[in-house]
Amino acid sequence: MERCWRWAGLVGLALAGAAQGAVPEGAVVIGGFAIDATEVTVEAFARHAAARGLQTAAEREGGGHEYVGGWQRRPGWSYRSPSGTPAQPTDPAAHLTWFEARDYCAARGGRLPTLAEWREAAFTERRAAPSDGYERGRTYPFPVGEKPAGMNLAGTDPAAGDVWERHAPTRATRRGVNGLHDMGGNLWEWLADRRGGEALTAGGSWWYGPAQTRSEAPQWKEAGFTAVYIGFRCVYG
Ligand SMILES: [Ca+2]
Repeated sequence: MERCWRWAGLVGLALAGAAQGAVPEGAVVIGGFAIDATEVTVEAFARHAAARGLQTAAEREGGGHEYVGGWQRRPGWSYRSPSGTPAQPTDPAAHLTWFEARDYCAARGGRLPTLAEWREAAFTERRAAPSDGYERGRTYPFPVGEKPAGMNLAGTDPAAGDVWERHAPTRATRRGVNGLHDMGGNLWEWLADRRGGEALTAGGSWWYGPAQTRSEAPQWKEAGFTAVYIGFRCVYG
């Protein structure tokens, strides 16, 4: 028995050691890695950009894109002004390329999640003491559980809290599996996975419905593309 406890203690220390120092505030440890609890915010990206004198591709090229019967460039739209009006600090940062997202995460001591990490974090509860009724070890069909309620998805279920016309502030939607917000909906999020000039995005967005939040629904996009509904978050470890 004593050996058992000692062994458990050593494992615990090893895990804590792996996570220590590399996990910024607001990230959740899933197992061998930690992941941001929310999409990267406008405030955080603005701080990153200011420190480096960074002008994003959307800013340099005259605006990011919106899909209205085809992709259209919107003058002046950027992470600072995602739909043509100034963003709030806690809004999620959109209109950033995969490269800009990758570089942001690297500057934070992290990286973009792989698809495997995304699926693990979004659908399988891994915390020792889960919140909100989630059960440790259980894999759910949606990032918020058994039903797609409470995500920001094209106003599909206002009674369940889907009340936003476009993006929602980070942490405004229902807290999901592993205590993460918006792993489904709000903004699509860049993943590390690449295929030629393309990169994967996962989770769907405020423009889509529940089907795009599922595990099998990630979509390829040009890595240099900027869109009103694509953002990202980082993993560490
Ligand atoms: Ca999202």
